Amino acid sequence: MAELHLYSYQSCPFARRTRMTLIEKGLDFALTEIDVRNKPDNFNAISPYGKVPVLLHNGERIYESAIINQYLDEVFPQPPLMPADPFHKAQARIWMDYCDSRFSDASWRYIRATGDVEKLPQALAELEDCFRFVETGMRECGPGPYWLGDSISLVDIQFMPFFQTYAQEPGFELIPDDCTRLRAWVAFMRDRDSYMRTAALAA
Ligand SMILES: N[C@@H](CCC(=O)N[C@@H](CS)C(=O)NCC(=O)O)C(=O)O
Repeated sequence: MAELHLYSYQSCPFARRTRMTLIEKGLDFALTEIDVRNKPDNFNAISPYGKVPVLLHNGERIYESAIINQYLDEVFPQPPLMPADPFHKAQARIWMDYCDSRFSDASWRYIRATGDVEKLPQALAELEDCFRFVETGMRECGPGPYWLGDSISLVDIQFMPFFQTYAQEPGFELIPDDCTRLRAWVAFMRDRDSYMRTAALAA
């Protein structure tokens, strides 16, 4: 059995995070592609929530992308993808939580509203509020070029797939011009090898 085995779906931004983390760590892994719209009968035996990603490490199961990625960072510490000191680590976790509790929802709502003239203005306004919140927070983190500073972290990996969800880019063109730190970050991260090698496919 391969030491690391990832159940993934090419278009899933959550699974993409884990593929990016594995690439950033230089780890070899076996990959099983799951079509989440047509899951194999036994998939719930592998994934308790019925979702990807799921990682098997020496046969032990870990699920939920943010938890998998922090696990990988602890078990394979080089290069580190979380700050070492507790306060900065807490800040990183707050951003990761913001991504999943607010930003990703606003991003999905925008994607679902495209083409719906009634829902689109509200969805766009919500997404813009998120961009502005992020811009303020990123500026407090410093000039970058990464989210937290001068090296990549799980915060970059947590957010970046939401700028190319289901092969759409519900982000970059919509980021207000004055959100300069966020715009520069997306432009910079788009060239990252782990991002380019995990490009989303149209669902
Ligand atoms: N909170 C989960 C979300 C994972 C998720 O929603 N994955 C989707 C694909 S993008 C999935 O597997 N959906 C299948 C389903 O809900 O039945 C994580 O971060 O890992």
